[in-house]
Parts: sequence; structure tokens; C-alpha cells
Amino acid sequence: MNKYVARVMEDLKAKQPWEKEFLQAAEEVLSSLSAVLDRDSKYEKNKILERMVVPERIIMFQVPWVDDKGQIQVNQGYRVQFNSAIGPYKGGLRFHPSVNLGILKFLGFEQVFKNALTTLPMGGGKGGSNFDPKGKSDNEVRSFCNAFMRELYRHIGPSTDVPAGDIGVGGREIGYLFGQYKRIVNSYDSVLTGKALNWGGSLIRPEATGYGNVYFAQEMLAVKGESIEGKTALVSGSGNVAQYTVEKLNQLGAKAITMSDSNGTVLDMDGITPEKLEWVKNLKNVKRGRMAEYVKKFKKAKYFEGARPWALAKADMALPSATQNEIELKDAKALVKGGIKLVSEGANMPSTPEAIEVYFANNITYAPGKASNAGGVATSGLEMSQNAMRLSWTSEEVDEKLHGIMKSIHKTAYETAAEYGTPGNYMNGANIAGFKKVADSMIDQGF
Ligand code: NDP
Ligand code: 2IT
Repeated sequence: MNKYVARVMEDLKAKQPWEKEFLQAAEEVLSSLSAVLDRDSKYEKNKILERMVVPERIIMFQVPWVDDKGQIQVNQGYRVQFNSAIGPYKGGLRFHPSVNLGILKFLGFEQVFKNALTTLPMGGGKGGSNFDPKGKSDNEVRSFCNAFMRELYRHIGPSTDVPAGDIGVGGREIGYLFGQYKRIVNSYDSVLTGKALNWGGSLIRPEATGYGNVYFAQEMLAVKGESIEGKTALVSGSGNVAQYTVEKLNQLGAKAITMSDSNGTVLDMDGITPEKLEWVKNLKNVKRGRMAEYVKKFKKAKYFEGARPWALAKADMALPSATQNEIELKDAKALVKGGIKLVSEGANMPSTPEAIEVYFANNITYAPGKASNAGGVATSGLEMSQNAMRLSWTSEEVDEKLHGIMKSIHKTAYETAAEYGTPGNYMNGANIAGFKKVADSMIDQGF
């Protein structure tokens, strides 16, 4: 490891040893940069790494709200404004009981490099709360969102910071958050993405992360002279990203045989067909039910309580689309045993460093989330463009732009990996390309 990288990492670990997800994300990116830092001393001279690992600003606030029993509840709210070198802060909000500052710093850090790869002018940020929308009524979710925005509104703006969804934040939450912003500020600003079509949203934004990940997998397969048609996939999660991953796999003649949630995994060897997927969408998005119910409806499928998809069946590729560190060492070994040849990450940092080592050691083609799941935020960027022009593009236009962006991210990561001596290593390629764009912009802009 380059000495400059080692020094910055050591310092970071000493300062915040408890932020383990953030340290993991930082170590992965910084470890990719040795060749860049060896070639050019300007980054060290300008203390770029030291600056890149510290958010430009962190906002932490209390969120008091009233539940259906009339009791006051208090949650913790956050917005991490990580880096604005190439555009306004941009990135999702996560509502999940596991949310803490270390998790949001990892997500904000990843977002900086991901957004740089999209070709669009967006800096990186992330926010959220330890609020758990699961089991809450619409009334409680609205009460919470109103309270959250009552503080957040003063820190965001169309040219300052534009949040969107992530785990636990979908169309319903974005609606409540946008309504509250507008009531307070009295201005119809493009201040959130993932809006509904009637009030400023973009076609294809809900689909974009899952579709984009499958487009990315197609590009990786094309390099190997293969097609996605006929391939079998293990997909985790059953939320936004997982649903549209399965949808695009079906459209392209591939087959998803698993979907999951935090309670367990469904294995359907006949494939989660478009009809079954529609049923899952209704279950998850409307009824807010659990995947365990799938086997009551589709009797040939099996449900594995408490299990992840990775060891349940043989398949050609894995598309993790639930959460961070959902593929650990034992899971990666199971993927190898099950014949997996490609892993394309829909979730953010779903593979642990030990799992990634297993991929490389076993010639598995591996796409890191910051490249392969960038279609979501890229289409958020397209939503901002449409809002700025006060018009909307057709779904064909947006999908074509998304597809073009995914191809461009693939090309950049592939070519950069080769240029810096690690051909085929999309992780290095994505980290280096994202880093150079942001770092060079930081140097241009002084301090
Ligand atoms: P959703 O809330 O729509 O769905 C999340 C899914 O993952 C649910 O099935 C959920 O199960 C499961 N899940 C969440 N946490 C855990 C956990 N700790 N263990 C096991 N399963 C879990 O979120 P998204 O689909 O939007 O996000 C999924 C992943 O994709 C996240 O990593 C997110 O950061 C990433 N991502 C999302 C983008 C977007 O545009 N939405 C863009 C790029 C990346 P359960 O219902 O039981 O909680
Ligand atoms: O992780 C991500 O890229 C997202 N959750 C989407 C962010 C966005 O601003 O659309």
C-alpha cells in the first residue's frame, strides 16, 4: 500500500474506530488509489485524501413526532453533506432502525465517487434517521416526515443539496417530505428526487437502479462475449432495487430464482415471472407484507426463514439488492460453489472485503455498487434536469439516457482499470475514475 494512503487510513482508524462501515468504505477506495498517488504527487501536496475522508458538513438533529396513541416519540435525524466539488450534494435518505452516523458516512462517501461516475454534475451526500417505517400507519409516517423536514428544509435547496429515497424511503415518504418543504418555504423547488409523476417526478426513476444494474451486468457479459439471455440469477431484497432488477431480467430473457427480506428468502426454481413479480410488488408496496407470504400463493416455491439467497441454489450470477455486508466470506464461498460467474451490486457495499477477495481469487466478474447501482442517482440527475427545464421526457427518452449512462460508466471503469495496471478490476477502475474527477475539481477550486 502507498505510504500516503497507509498514513491517512491509520489516522482515520485512530480517530473514529467505531465507524466500521465508514472505515470499510474508505479503506476500499483508498487502497485502489496507490497507482494514481504514485504517479502524481499533487494529491498528497494538496492534502486531498485528508480532505476527502471528512464530510464538508454534518447536520444532526432531533425529530420529535406524535404516534397514533398520542405519545411523543423522538428519533435522531442526520444529513451528511460530504463533498460538493462537482455539484450540489446529492444522495438518498435512509429510514431504518440501524441508521447511525457511521453508516451514513459510508453511504455519503460512496455517493461522492458514484455520482462522479454518472457524468452528471452532482456532489455526494446522504441522510436519514433511525426511524423504522415498518409497522407504522400512514399517519405516523406523515407525522415523522413532517417533523424531519421541519429541520432539514433549511439545509437543502435545488443548488445546495437534493435528497432522494433509499432503504425505507419510497414514493410515500418523498411525497410527505416534499409537501412539508413546500408548505414551509412557499416555493416549488426541485429539492427532492423520486417524486411522483403528477408533481415533478421523472418516468423511469423508480425502475432506474434495478434496470441500471442489469444494463451494467449486460455490459460486463458482453466483454466476455456472453449474453444475459438464459442466465439464472440470485437476487436479494424485495424492495425498490430488487423489484426492478427482477423486472429487467425477465424482459431480457434471464430468470431470477430468489428474492428476500430481513426475515428470509424465497426460492422459486421456475423463476419469478412477470405475473409473480406483480404480486410481489403489490405485497411489498401496497400491503407492506412479508416475503414469507409468497409460498402461500405460489405453492411450488420454498421459503427459508432466516436465510440469505447465496447458498440456496446454483446460478450464473448474483445481484445483491438489499443492504450492506449481506455477502460475507461464507456466502461468497457458497457463491463459488454454486457456480456464480458474475456479481453485480445493486445495494451499496453488499460484499465484505473478505467476500470481494474470494471473487477475485475465483475469477468472478465483480461490479462494485458505486458503478453498477449508479443508475438510480443518475436518473435523479435527469429528474433535476427536467425540473430545471420545466418539462418531462418520455419513458423511452429517459431509459435511453439511463442505458447510455450505464454503458459510459462501464467503459470508464473498464478502461481506467486497464490504464492503471489492473485490467478487469472494475472496483479499482471505478474508484480511480471517480477519485480523479473529484480530486482534480477540488484542486481547481482551492480551499
Ligand atoms: P427498500 O427499502 O425499497 O428495500 C430494501 C430491501 O432490503 C427490503 O427487501 C428489506 O427487507 C431488505 N433489507 C433492508 N435492510 C436489511 C437488512 N439489514 N437485512 C436484510 N435485508 C434487509 O430499499 P431499496 O431497494 O431502495 O435499497 C436496497 C439497497 O439498494 C440499499 O443498499 C440501498 O442503499 C441501495 N440503493 C438504492 C437506490 C435507490 O434508488 N433506491 C440507489 C442505489 C442503491 P425488509 O422489508 O425486511 O426490511
Ligand atoms: O444510493 C443511492 O444512490 C440512492 N439511494 C439514490 C440517491 C439519489 O439521489 O437518487
